[in-house]
Amino acid sequence: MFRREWLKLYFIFGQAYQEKAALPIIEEALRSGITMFQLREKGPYALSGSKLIDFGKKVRGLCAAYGVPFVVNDDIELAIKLKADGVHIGQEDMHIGEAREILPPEMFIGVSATNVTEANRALKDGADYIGVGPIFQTSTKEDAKKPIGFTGLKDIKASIGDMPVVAIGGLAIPDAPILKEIEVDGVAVISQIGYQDDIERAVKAFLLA
Ligand code: 3NM
Repeated sequence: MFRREWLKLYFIFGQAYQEKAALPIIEEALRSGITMFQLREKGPYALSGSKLIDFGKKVRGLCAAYGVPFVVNDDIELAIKLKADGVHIGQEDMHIGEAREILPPEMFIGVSATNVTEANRALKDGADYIGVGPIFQTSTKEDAKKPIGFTGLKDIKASIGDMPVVAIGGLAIPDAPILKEIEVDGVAVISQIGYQDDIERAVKAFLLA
């Protein structure tokens, strides 16, 4: 069963983003206290085929060892193969209804939304949480949409009642107090954890902000 507390500090990463080995970065983030992890293998160094499966198994194992829920981005088959706790699907990916038919009942589903219409559709279709963004400009997602700012986030929050929400896109530690005020459940980041020299410090700062 999905728990909204898992959204508090949602780290998204993969080997795709950089040449340097990603596994030690992911382990350090897990050790430091991230509350959920998403494997998103999209970027210049993206793995595929058996290399992706091997890497995914290692990440899955690490998440299990640290007791942190493990989510796979987009790839339903990979999510099933890796016995993920959940999947995250974008607006351009598979429809929630189709995903539900294929996925084991215990696997939760998160959906991206960038406006009120998409957010309400996700709510109606039975998503367990929505990832709302991009809040600000991000250089980590190539096809990111136009930033919606805190105003866009507030509008979406106001239209979806108590649905669990995580904010994403260009977010950093100083944004945390405002996000709390808007009453989102958490923040999802790539660069502000994955690209930091001191990962433990970044994770702890987010958790305490
Ligand atoms: N999804 P960073 S923005 C993976 O708007 C992702 O749905 C987004 O990376 C969305 O924290 C984004 O480095 C990239 O900005 C987040």
